[in-house]
Amino acid sequence: MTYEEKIRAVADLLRAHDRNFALTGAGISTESGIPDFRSPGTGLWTKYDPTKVATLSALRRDPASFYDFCIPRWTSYTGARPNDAHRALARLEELGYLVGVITQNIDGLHRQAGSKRVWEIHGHLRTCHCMSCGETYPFSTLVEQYEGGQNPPLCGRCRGVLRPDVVLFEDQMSEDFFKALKALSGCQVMLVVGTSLQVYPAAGLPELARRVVIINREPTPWDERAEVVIHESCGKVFRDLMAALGEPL
Ligand code: CNA
Repeated sequence: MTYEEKIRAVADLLRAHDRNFALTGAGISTESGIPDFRSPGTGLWTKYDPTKVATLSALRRDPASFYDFCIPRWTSYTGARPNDAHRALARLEELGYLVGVITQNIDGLHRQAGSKRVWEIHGHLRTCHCMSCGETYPFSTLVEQYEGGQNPPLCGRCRGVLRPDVVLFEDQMSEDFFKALKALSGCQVMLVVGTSLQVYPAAGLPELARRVVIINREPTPWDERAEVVIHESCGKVFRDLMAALGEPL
């Protein structure tokens, strides 16, 4: 199939089915200026191994170093803006082509773009909580303490260490993950966008869809089994897809 034929095939799949979802990963946000993990040359893995530094045991062992590594990354996410791929997914939901978006991202860009049904299976950067007493605070509390020289940031009530409401390597999965599993019942088409499908259990979610479409710059372990595979930047793919549906962005 040519690129144009693939775009038409995805548009036809979305028109023909009404229980369609998107599963997104860090690749959907690279065009908003947020580096992903595994892109060759620019991904964070070229500098660090996130499975060693962004882990629950690293946070427990040496919270100050954990925050020195994580805070600059996370605060750079908070200034990022949604791109055409985020906007297209929000519009597809509004038009009834998608039920919603399951995302591995913690950057909040799907909600910012206007998506209403979003399952943030690896958490988000809106809140944090105390690891000792469980008290919840806005994420900005953690950042303000860090930037004011308090590292690690501490609970105002019991002086326990604060942690963000994101799922770290070694953490249990979030409530949203289990809600997404339920929501995916009867999923007909899954658009898998900007994810290397290396991180489990998220990488197993395409199993729950009858038809899978891969939109990713690099090959993924699902390419052999997917109905349509498009190796292109997702901003371009979604602009072309919306045009094919007669709904330009
Ligand atoms: P990953 O393993 O870094 O894979 C990203 C994939 O996207 C790669 O295969 C790239 O080829 C592809 N890609 C990059 N840019 C584009 C683009 N513009 N268009 C199409 N494809 C592109 O990331 P995964 O999401 O698969 O890994 C899961 C981790 C990454 C999750 O735990 C996330 O929380 C974590 N993460 C999230 C963010 C974020 O919130 N934006 C940033 C970095 C890492």
